[in-house]
Amino acid sequence: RAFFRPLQQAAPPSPTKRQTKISVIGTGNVGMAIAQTILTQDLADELALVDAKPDKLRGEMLDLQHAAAFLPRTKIRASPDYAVTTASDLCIITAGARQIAGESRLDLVQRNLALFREIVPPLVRYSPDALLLVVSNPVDVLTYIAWKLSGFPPNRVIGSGTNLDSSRFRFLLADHLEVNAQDVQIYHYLVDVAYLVTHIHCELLGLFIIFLILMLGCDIVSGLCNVLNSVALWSSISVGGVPVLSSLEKHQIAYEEEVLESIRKAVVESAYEVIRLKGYTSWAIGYSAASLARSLLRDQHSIHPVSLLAKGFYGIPDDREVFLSLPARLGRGGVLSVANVHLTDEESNRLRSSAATLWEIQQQLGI
Ligand code: 6V0
Repeated sequence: RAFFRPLQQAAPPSPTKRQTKISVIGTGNVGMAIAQTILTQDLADELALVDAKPDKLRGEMLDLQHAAAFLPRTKIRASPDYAVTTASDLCIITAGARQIAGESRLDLVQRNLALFREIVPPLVRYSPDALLLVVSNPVDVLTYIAWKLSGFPPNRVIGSGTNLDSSRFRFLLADHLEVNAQDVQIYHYLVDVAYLVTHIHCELLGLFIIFLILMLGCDIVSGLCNVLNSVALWSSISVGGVPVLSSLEKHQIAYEEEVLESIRKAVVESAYEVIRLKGYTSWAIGYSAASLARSLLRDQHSIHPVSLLAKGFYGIPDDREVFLSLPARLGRGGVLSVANVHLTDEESNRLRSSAATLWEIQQQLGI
């Protein structure tokens, strides 16, 4: 510091803008992809990393710090001690147990509950005003657990939900239509715990077209998702602000059922495929979580399908405290509001049945 000499008669520094701090808990494949996306997108002034493995944690911290010359200035710190997360604006939880051979799904959730009991209380203690973003799977149940353990108001506890799956869908449809994925909009409003198929019948150019679009809403690291799948259904898609079906009608283009079905299948299978090929998913969830961090911390008021406390919405009874993916307006206060999308009776019933199933699972957790 002696290298620099202050100007003579310089005024004292003016109060600086409040610094933004993000903590990432779990520095595995997903946590590190999120961390590096946060750095490259300049989303935080300070990034704190926490993991149970001190050597790996320090190695990851040094590796990121060594890129300082190529990145916006961000202070990077890491420690297994949660004190390092003090005064975070956003805590992103990616730590999670993987299913072991012969383990029941409920046992896996119980192990993750035990893990969250170690993680959430110290986060709350050191950052009582933070937003919590849960990425670990099964994301809906773990977001509920994080909410219960934190004692935070529900708007401040969010699960990454189907935000990534919507990106997968947008990519595949955009690729097919040869447009930019950012121009593809989808309303996400249904989450279910079983594999669902919904037919939306449309009369188009005299043809009876069955338009099927749905997708699975969680990455499968374990076989858990057979029970805890979140399935998001899109019955409304627009490209460049134009509803797809009416656009097709206008341009007299018949959409083949097989094409739509292949996109649907590709979305459903995309996470499995990545895991089969490289062992895990990381980059896309990194960008997905960073997009949520940006909307939250920069108060963007953008709409994302995220896991939120769904009781009271779409006829879910007030005593069903479950977290499901619904389209939410996100800002500095967390979930600012939930988009009110029209659901058919069948869709509402399905949503309520999902809520009931999740609620039953949660009842067995003893939390
Ligand atoms: P990973 O590579 O096994 O990393 C998990 C990390 O957590 C490891 O570094 C562990 O050391 C650490 N950890 C374990 N216990 C603790 C603890 N008590 N305190 C601190 N750290 C701990 O897993 P990966 O990074 O691939 O996945 C992490 C989680 O993200 C999993 O639950 C995935 O299922 C989930 N994903 C969620 C997605 C989504 O869309 N929501 C997408 C992809 C993965």
